[in-house]
Amino acid sequence: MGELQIRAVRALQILDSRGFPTLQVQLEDEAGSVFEASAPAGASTGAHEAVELRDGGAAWFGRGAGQAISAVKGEMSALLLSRPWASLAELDAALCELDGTENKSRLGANSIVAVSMAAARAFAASSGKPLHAWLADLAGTEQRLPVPHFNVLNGGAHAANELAFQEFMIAPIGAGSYPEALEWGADVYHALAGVLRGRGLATGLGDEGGYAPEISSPEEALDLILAAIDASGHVPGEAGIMIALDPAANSFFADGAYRFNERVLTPEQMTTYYGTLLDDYPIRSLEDPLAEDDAQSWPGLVSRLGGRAQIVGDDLFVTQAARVRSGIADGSATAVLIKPNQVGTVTETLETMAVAAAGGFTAMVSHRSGETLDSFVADLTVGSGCGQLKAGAPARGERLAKYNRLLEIADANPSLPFGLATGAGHR
Ligand code: 2PG
Ligand code: MG
Repeated sequence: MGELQIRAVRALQILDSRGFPTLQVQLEDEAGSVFEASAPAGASTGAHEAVELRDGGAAWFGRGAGQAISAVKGEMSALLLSRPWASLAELDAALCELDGTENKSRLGANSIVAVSMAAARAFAASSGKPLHAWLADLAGTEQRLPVPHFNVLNGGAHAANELAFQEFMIAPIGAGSYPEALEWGADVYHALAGVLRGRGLATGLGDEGGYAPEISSPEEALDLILAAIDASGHVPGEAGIMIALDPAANSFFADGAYRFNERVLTPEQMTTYYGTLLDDYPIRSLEDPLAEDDAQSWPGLVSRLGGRAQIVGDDLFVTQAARVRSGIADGSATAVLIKPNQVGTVTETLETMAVAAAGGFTAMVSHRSGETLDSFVADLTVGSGCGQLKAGAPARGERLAKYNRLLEIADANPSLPFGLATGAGHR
């Protein structure tokens, strides 16, 4: 594989899907080819995530990307142009060293992740392979098209309604191919609009393109989704469509208790409550069912429910290998959510996925609620072979950028397997 000699580095402030600034980076190689990447941004962030550099002050609600752009154009550019790069790992390590902090707070995880993703694209191009195949070679993984997890109903920090749980996703695990899974997801999404209208509920959207009706209880949301699956002509369950939840429990945990819909539940009671949801609905995955500050309660939840659903740590692990390693040791979860900007570089992201796989954890790759048209996570999902991607509803350009990229990959690679990673022991 050839060395990468970068001859120009550009950075531009663009707006993300929520109308807030983020940055787009371009790296130009010696042959004049340009490789671009844009940083996404979260709303419900974990306390231990790598830190974004934001300008503060009055402009852009304090969220300007000017300092991040200066970091790319200044120090990072000087480093990137200074020598040829033998590998992405070498380049990413040099970026981390230049930043010099534990959490990327000096140069910013937003600047670093955009540079790292653009560099990955440059290395892939020089190998002559598409990004997903190059990532698979790098990681030593078997490529696989994922089961898409469509967030069709939004609450929590992503919507203005009273619904405490953040994400209600549908996973067409019974579909025979990725294109069929996308079609089933779109069928249910459109059917859900009809169900909502039929009940006099609003069909306005939340941040991830799912509907955000003025309901407040998880059961109401789940019943609406079951009605939509039925109206779409598909079936709930393993032969058809399963449900996945991201309650993002940090947002309704205070003073040792989970507080939503007049309920005030201890961690044990919250776990029992999830058990009743698993009894009553075809739920295959629970992400951040408990709060990151309630880490000691996770192993108990896993021992009670881990055999019935995938238990995913997002805010708990923030894509960081050391945190996943202790989660494996403690039995805190059975899966990890993977967001490159939570850790900062592509190399570290792949390390975290390798640690997860070695410890028997499954992994789900994820977008952020604030997105761009960058489809890097689609290639990462296929290349890592993890079999699961969540990228919002099957609607809105920034969400479709990922799902449509998977269509391209599926079309160009008809022999790629589709579905959940085998041998993981989860539905
Ligand atoms: C999550 C994400 C993505 P955010 O909690 O899983 O859906 O939300 O990007 O706001 O952290
Ligand atoms: Mg989450």
